[in-house]
Amino acid sequence: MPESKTCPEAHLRLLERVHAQANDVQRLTSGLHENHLSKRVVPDRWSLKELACHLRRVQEIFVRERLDLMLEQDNPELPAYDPDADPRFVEMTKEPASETIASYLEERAHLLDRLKKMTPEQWHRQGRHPVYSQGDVYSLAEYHAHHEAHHVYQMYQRRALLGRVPE
Ligand code: NI
Repeated sequence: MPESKTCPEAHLRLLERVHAQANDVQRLTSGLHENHLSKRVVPDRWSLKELACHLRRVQEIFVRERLDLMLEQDNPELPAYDPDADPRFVEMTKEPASETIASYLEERAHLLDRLKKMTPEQWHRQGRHPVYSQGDVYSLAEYHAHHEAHHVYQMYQRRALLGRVPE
């Protein structure tokens, strides 16, 4: 299938999704104090704050250890990420949730700007993902969007247990 015709629209749809999900993260964590954000409302499962820290970290991994590498090197091997062995995640959970959410949103805006300016050639640069083998920037960005959506659903569940979900 010729990429020149089908690509840009798919890319725009993905950018809209990535933008909307960040808005959901902001909405689902808004209007709550730190003690509610950090409360594990489902026993032994991540709090809203821990979920936000996870999304903040995964976004950082995507930008710094995946996107940058794929744009700078030819078909690099992308490092694996193990959230259960990430000291930065643990540190982040001790910082105020409002800071983590603000920095996640700020980095998301930068990321979206950057993705919007990428050429089709850049979107299709290749890398070797530890789990999904060969892929391009687009497929990795889609993977990250779906991963995030899964956690946004969990944020919704947690938030609904803390009262009315903001519209
Ligand atoms: Ni995850």
